[in-house]
Amino acid sequence: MRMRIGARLFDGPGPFLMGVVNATPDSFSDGGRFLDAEAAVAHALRLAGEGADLVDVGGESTRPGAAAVPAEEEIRRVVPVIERLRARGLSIPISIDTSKAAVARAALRAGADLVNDVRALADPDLARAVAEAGAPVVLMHMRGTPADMAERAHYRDVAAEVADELAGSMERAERAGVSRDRILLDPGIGFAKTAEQSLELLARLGELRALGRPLVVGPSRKSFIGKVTGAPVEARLPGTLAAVAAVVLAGAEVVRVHDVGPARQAALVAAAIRDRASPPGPR
Ligand code: PMM
Repeated sequence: MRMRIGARLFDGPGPFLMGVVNATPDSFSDGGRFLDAEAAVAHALRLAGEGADLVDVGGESTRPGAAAVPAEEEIRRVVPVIERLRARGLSIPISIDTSKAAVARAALRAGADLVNDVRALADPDLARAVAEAGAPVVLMHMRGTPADMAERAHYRDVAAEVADELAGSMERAERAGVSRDRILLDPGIGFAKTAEQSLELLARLGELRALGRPLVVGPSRKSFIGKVTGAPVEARLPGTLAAVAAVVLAGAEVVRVHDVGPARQAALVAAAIRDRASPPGPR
């Protein structure tokens, strides 16, 4: 890939590590909001120290069945985190994980560099906001919303249909004025997909390279790992690392993970093997 994101030029096959920063509340005590923002900032700085190439700040859970958060509340969660990261001199790009135009606008104003939309700019106003800002954008595949996506996990051929639907999202984004060279694509592991379908999509990830855009993949701690191993969500790091290696070998440029340090080591080793895979030339 070759794409400018914020102050950084992402040049080459990667792998680039996107660290997950949740700006969702843990604390319900007085002053909780300040403490929550500080915890998210500290976490983002820790991930940068572990070698993250960018951090992805999100203020709304997209877990299956999760309730929607109003835009004003999402802004109150993410903007202070982005502002403080910029004020403290975080040098890597910041991504905003949102499907709402008002949140994306506020986050970009506060210093975010990239919009990561799990709904692939289904909201025309968000498409306009991204186009106006000239911001790079991750278009992720899913069907419906996190509240109803589980019912929509029906495919004849999951890899072919995800590729077709991502191509459609890319056309829609371009019609809204987003330039193709600012688009990254993500198959949306676990979004409107059963564990079985997520595994098949990971196995056939290479087919999505025909879309001609850099691939972002987020396998971290997801339920397909639980399905294969029986491990609960807090014990899925080894399975996550196996998936990170697999997607890097299959050609993913950006990997979205919670555990940046371990994932970076897995990704670098997989990439070193990938880069030696071409057969030697004529002797
Ligand atoms: N997964 C989650 C949230 N945002 N964004 C992209 N681009 N790709 C993903 O796979 C993705 C995402 C859900 O995971 P989390 O709740 O564990 O962060």
